[in-house]
Amino acid sequence: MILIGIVIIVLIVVGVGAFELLNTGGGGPKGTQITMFDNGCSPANPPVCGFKDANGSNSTNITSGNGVYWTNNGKLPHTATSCDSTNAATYSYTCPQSNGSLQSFDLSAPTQGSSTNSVTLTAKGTYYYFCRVHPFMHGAVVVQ
Ligand SMILES: [Cu+2]
Repeated sequence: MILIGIVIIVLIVVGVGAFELLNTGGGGPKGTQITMFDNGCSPANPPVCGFKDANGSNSTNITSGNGVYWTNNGKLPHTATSCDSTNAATYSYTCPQSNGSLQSFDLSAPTQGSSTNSVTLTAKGTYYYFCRVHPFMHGAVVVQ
């Protein structure tokens, strides 16, 4: 019985080791997912496109040090572009205010079903963002 127990333990250890070796990460972007949606998209009718998280909100709370990424569920190309001096100069009217010195990002999901890379946000604050293709699409990530 002891021998069988030892063999089982060895098999478990080898199995876990092999899993760890083969599991090299991957699996796409990490963190909280936000959806980009559209059913067509025009400035005259902003509700037909935008950003929403799992709660249906365009303002998403995350904890400092975690990641966030966007998945395009619409038909059109979209970006998630932070409202700051780097990105918002051309489209400042879309941003309620500048993010100041908070981290800048400019991520794109060009096709239906594609996802952006994830961005890890550490500094606490409200990160307003918009879509460069449709500047009237806007949302916020609140890092707490
Ligand atoms: Cu867009």
